[in-house]
Amino acid sequence: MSGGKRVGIILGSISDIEQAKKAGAILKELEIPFEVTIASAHRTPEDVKNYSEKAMDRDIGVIIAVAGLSAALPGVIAAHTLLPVIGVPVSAGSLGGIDALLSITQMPPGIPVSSVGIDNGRNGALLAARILAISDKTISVRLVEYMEKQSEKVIRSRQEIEDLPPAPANAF
Ligand code: RP5
Repeated sequence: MSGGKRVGIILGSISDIEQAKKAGAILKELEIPFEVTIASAHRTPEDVKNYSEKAMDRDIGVIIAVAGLSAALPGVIAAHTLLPVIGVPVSAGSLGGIDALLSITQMPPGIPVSSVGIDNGRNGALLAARILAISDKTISVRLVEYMEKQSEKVIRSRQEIEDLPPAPANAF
């Protein structure tokens, strides 16, 4: 396990649940403990503040904040904790997630949050895993295995190229 550290996933709304499922699947595969809650920067600001302030003492090691539209959630969390915060912008609303992406990445200087791509809960989890892996060798080992599996998948997929001239094996 991750030196006792968990990943905390906060959704701005139940409508963001798909990203938590994607992140959760990765964290389960990597055997990293995590918890999921819903707290809105706009609708339940006190809950966001309290969760963020208590998180470090509750052995949360990194927070994934999933939000759409103006997506203030990751920045507000980061204002209340020193834990690293990973934003996952959600493609909610008429702008397809660009609004959330910009809200998360354009934080004013002083309160940093990171961001993965729009609707990319998987990368949110993988980035969280890399952060925990800094101080947990077992997670590093699992991440290396995960990356090796991805490489093998790409290499196997070369056999599926049909009717097009393949690059020779000695090209790599
Ligand atoms: C944000 O507004 C949430 O993160 C969600 O992505 C978006 C829409 O929320 P709902 O109106 O579906 O609750 O706060």
